[in-house]
Parts: sequence; structure tokens; C-alpha cells
Amino acid sequence: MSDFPLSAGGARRPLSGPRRALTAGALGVLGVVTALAATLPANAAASTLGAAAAQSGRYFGTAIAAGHLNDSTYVATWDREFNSVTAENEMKWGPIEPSRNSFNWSQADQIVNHAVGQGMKVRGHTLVWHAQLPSWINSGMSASDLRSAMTNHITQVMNHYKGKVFAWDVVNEAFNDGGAVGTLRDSIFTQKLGNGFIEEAFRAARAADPNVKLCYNDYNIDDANANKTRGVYNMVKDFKARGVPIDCVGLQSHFGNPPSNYQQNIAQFAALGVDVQITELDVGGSGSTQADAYRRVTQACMAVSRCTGITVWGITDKYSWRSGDTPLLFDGNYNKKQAYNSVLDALNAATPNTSPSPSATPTRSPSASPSASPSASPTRSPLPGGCSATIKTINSWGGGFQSEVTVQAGSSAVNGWTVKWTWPGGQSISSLWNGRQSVSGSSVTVTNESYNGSIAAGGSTTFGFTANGTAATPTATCTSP
Ligand code: G2I
Repeated sequence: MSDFPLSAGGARRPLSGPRRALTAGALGVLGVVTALAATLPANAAASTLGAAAAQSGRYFGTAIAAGHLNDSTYVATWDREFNSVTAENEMKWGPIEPSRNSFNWSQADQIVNHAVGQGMKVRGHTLVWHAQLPSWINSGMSASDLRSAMTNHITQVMNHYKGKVFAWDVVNEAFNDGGAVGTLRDSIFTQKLGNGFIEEAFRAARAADPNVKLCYNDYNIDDANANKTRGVYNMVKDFKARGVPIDCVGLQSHFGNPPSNYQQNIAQFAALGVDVQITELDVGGSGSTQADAYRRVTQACMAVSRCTGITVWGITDKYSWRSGDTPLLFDGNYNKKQAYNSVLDALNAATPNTSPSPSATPTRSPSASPSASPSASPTRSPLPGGCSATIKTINSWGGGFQSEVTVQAGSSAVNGWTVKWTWPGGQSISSLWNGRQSVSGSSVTVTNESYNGSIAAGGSTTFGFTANGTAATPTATCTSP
């Protein structure tokens, strides 16, 4: 299957415009800038995209690829123009967890650390997606194994970026392009976990971090009336009605022209009580046609208070995933295109009454409030040659909690471990990862998986679970054969 979803977006994918049209457009830029400058409000003279967006409380971001960070003009343009970033590929499941429960943070960290150093926001992209999966996720897995892998992935990645990422694309591109309203794309997730995998992923994400915005992100959901849009709309409405945590919808917006009802579409999602973010904007074309499309997209977002920010899918046409369409705001030589000026102008023209307001902060479902103070069971010193286990509460909410258990080897390496504890008050595990559980009444026994049984002398590994009931940290014992 192609990784590139615009085979579907192809219906609206336009305009592999000839380069000479772009050049003509670029030559016209000076005149346009002069004409527009005269119409700018006196108080709105920001000269970069990020600063202009910030005037109405919004962000303007770009996708960044770690592989281009050695291009100094790329980095300089990023720093100058943008106040938010999305890693183009580096946080996807395959790149970041290439082997099970072993994470390669380095490339994503490079992007995040640079952004944080510059005071930028960071969007997390993406936790659960059918594409760019690691090869160890495969059809040989059982449903419970895939569920454990998914929960662990969500938990570990969100924990790593806690406090740095403000919004996560929890699930990406789960809906079908054709067919009846509400049909999901066939994937390993639907095959093993059924349609409920989306809800499971959002619940696991909220348990991992109650303070980050959780988004559903997709392409071709820009037209207010399209079947695909209706499917996502119905899902968000249902999630809101049932208290499934969701805070935002991402409209990727890879297109040639925004649909005429694009603003209405943003407004209809916002009316469900979620933020809307334009997450991967790129508009094929050139010159004034492209500039006009970009202007209409920006104006549509500025017109809806819950449209909180825009991210373009790259800085320069030369590195775009669809570079033949010249879809970005800077040409291959980092010159500002006509589209750049139309976006800057539309950002500067945003009126304060459309600013995202505090009342737009999503309300959390009651089940999502974090515990005031995480607690841990007493640490026991490992016996020489043996192991010890400590249970720590990571999160708790009305009726449930999430824990992490650290298994530590003593002065000798451990090859296989078993952790046991007894629940004090009727708690029960709903999902456990990185271990195999067996339960007998209130007694729980967890043994290692094949991939995490060996612990070096003095080293440790962790497993985790979510459970029903009041958070508890019983004393656990650990034995190794
Ligand atoms: O396809 C456009 C976007 C649609 N929405 C989700 C986004 O995550 C997606 O981004 C694109 C990246 O822009 C591409 O850069 O996702 C593609 C993969 O589905 C990315 O392409 C991959 C290539 O397929 C790999 O061969 C390559 O190793 O980029 C990788 C890194 O350059």
C-alpha cells in the first residue's frame, strides 16, 4: 500500500503548475506587498508568520525534518518565521520505536530541543497510524499483544515528551476515503482490535498525560459535507457525548483549493466543543491562484475562535513531499512567495474577537482528572542475585488509575522474573503491557515477556498497567529463577 494518502486527495490535487508561472508570480510579489501594506491595520504590522499569528493568540508552525537541520538557511527560516513545529517523520511509530519497547529518541529530540530552546510550541505527530509502522507490529500478533504494544507506545512516547508537546495526533488517518459515512480504513488496528481501537488509543493517551490536547487528524475532511468528514464529525460528537477524551480535530489540508465551505467545516467541528487545528497545510499551484487559496484558508481559521493555529507541511518547496506541486510558502531558494504575503496579511488582519479564548480550553471528562500526588510502594533493596519491584502510580482518575512497575536486578544479572502483589481494595487490571499477567482473586502475578526478561546486574526494566478502582501501591515481591 502506498504511504502517500494523496492518492485519495488526488481528486482535488491540482496544478502541477509550470515553474515559469511561479516565476511570474514571484515577480509580481513586490507590487502586491506594496498594495497590501497600505491596507494593513495600524496595530498589525508583524513581519513574520509566527509573530502575526501570535497577535490573535494563535501559532503558525511548520513541519521540520531532522535530515535538513544541517541546512543553515532552513534553520534560520524556521527560527525567524515560525513559532510551532511538527516533526515530519521522526515521532512516527516506526522511526521512534524501531524494536519493541526500545526507543530511538535522538532525531525527534533534536527537533524538540531546538524548538523548546526557541520558545516554540511542539505538535506531536503521530501515535497510532497505519503507515510507517515498525516491522515488529505485524499480523502474527494477537489482539491483546497489539493492545499492549499500542498502550505502551502511547504511554512511553507521551511520557518522554511530557511538558514539551502541547497537542498530540493520537490517531491519524483512520477513516476510509470512499464508502458509507463512518467506515474505517482496513488496518492491523481494525483487524485485531476492531473499530474501538480509536477510543482505546484516546483513553490510553489521556491516562498518560492529562494536560496535553488530544487530536484526531486526517486528510480529506476539509469539505463540510463529504462522507469522510461526516464520519469524523459523528465520531467526535459521540466521544464528547460519552466522555471519551478528545480535545481537537486536525484538518491536514493537503489540497489545491480549500472547499467553499471550509470555514463552515471548521465551525461545525468547533461547535462540538473541540479545538480545530490546520495541521499539514500545503496548497499546490503558484502565483496569485495559490496565494488566494492560502489566503482563504488562513481567513477561515482566523474567523473561528476555536481554530487555534496553522501548520504548513514544510518550509521550502525543495524539500516538500510533493515538491512537484510547489505547495509551500518559500520557493526552493527560500524566497518568500506570493502565498507567503497573502498568509501574513490574513494573519495580521485577524481581529481580536476571533482570538482563541480561555473559554475555548477543552473541558476534561471527569474520568480524566489527574491525581494530586503520585505515590510509590516502598522500594525494597534487591537481594544479591535476585530482583526487586516497585509499583508507582502515574495517574489516577475517578474509578481508575495507571501504574508503572520497575523491576530491578540485584548484584547479578537476572534471566526471567516474576512479580507478585495483592490488591488491598478490589482493584482490577484492565490493560497491562510489557508483561504477562495471571490473576487469582486479589493476587496478581506478572512474568516477563520474551523481550524483557534479561536484566543486567544493577539494571532495571519496567512494565505498566491501567486498572479499575482506587489507586493503590501495594508492596510487590520479585523472584527470578
Ligand atoms: O503523506 C503526507 C502526509 C500525510 N499525513 C500524514 C503525514 O505524516 C504525511 O507526511 C509524509 C511525510 O511528509 C513524508 O516525508 O509521510 C510520508 C510517509 O507516509 C513521508 O515519506 C517518507 C518516505 O515514504 C520514506 O521513504 C522516507 O524514508 O519519508 C521518509 C523520510 O524522508
